[in-house]
This record gives sequence, structure tokens and C-alpha cells, in this order.
Amino acid sequence: MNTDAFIGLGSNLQEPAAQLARAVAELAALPDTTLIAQSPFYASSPVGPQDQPDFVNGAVWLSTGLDAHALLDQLQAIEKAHGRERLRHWGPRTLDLDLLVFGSQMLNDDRLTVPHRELPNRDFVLQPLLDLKPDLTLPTGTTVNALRAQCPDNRLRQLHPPDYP
Ligand code: A4P
Ligand code: MG
Repeated sequence: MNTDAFIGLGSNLQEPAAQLARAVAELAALPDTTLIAQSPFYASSPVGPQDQPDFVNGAVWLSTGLDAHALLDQLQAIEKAHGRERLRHWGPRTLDLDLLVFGSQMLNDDRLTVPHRELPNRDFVLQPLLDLKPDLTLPTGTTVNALRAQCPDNRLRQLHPPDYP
């Protein structure tokens, strides 16, 4: 049985929008997985250390036969292929792929917290989720729309081609 999975994408190094565009194609090609939709990309001010470039963020909606941990393995393999180095918590990165929502599952173990723990605090994640599915509701019953209305402002600016391929 397939599960609707929502993945957040972020990058602030080495042509961030191109990193995201490539990652979307790689996510669409995952085994047993279909790309349902991709959000617009947004530029956003960094959350965390301020001595780093602005981010580009977006999200995709997948339908997948993988379980959550197998999907995380795939996300981490894609991050690695993009030269991701884990240097500093919330620091600069070529590609960050976060599992935001996985069907109606609530997970909390040493590898995965789903829905993603920072979801309520990040407009650069909530807005792309709303673009993908305006009525998206978390397993807790909270709507993404309600979270977006009360979340801190990170100066989101929607990008348009030719800002990205
Ligand atoms: N992990 C647990 N739950 C999840 C999940 N739902 N999805 C674990 C993905 N991974 C999850 O992640 C550390 C560990 O989290 C993984 O090994 C996985 O098992 P990481 O990406 O290696 O480490 P990190 O960057 O130190 O921490 P974290 O918490 O993942 O950072 P975030 O939350 O991804 O934040 N500002 C803007 N404007 N835009 C951004 O995209 N991103 C960050 C990074 C900071 N500031 C930003 C942005
Ligand atoms: Mg991450």
C-alpha cells in the first residue's frame, strides 16, 4: 500500500536552486515511488546561524511504497550524492532533505521524528506544503494552514524561472 510522503528541500550552497531541481528529479526516480506534485521554490532568510547565505526551499509530494525508514535512507543517499557535509547544526549545506509528513504516521525514534519537529516554526516549509495541498492536516488534527498563520516570518520570496531551471 502506498503512503503520501511530503519532503522538504533546502540548500544554501553551490547554486541552491539547481541543487533543488536536481533533487526533485532524483526523488521522482526513487524505487516504488511516484512524484505527485512539486511546490514553487522560495528564497528565505536563514534560521539558526546568521553568518550564512539565504536558503532556497521547496517541497514535494510523493506517493511511495517504501516505509519511512527506507525513505530516510534514500533521502540521505541523495544528500550524500550532492556532497552534503554535516559540519554545523543548522549550518550551510548543499542539500537538506527532511521527511516532513508521512501519511498519518507519528514516529519518534533515534533516527526519525515525524511530523518533522520544526514544522510549526518554519514558513519556508509550511508555505510549500500549502502550495502542494491547501487542506493538508497533520496526524494530530492541526491544519498546516493554521500553523502557517502563526509562524515566524523568514522573508519568503517566491522564485520564478529563469531563477531556476
Ligand atoms: N531526523 C529526525 N527526524 C527527521 C526527519 N523527519 N527528516 C534525523 C529527516 N531527518 C530526520 O539531520 C540530523 C538527523 O536528523 C538525521 O541523521 C536524521 O536521522 P541533519 O540534516 O543531518 O542535521 P542538522 O542539519 O544538524 O539538523 P536538522 O535538525 O536536520 O536541521 P534542519 O532542521 O534540517 O535545519 N533556514 C532556512 N531559511 N531554510 C532551511 O532550509 N535549514 C536548516 C537546517 C537551518 N536553517 C534553515 C534551513
Ligand atoms: Mg535535515
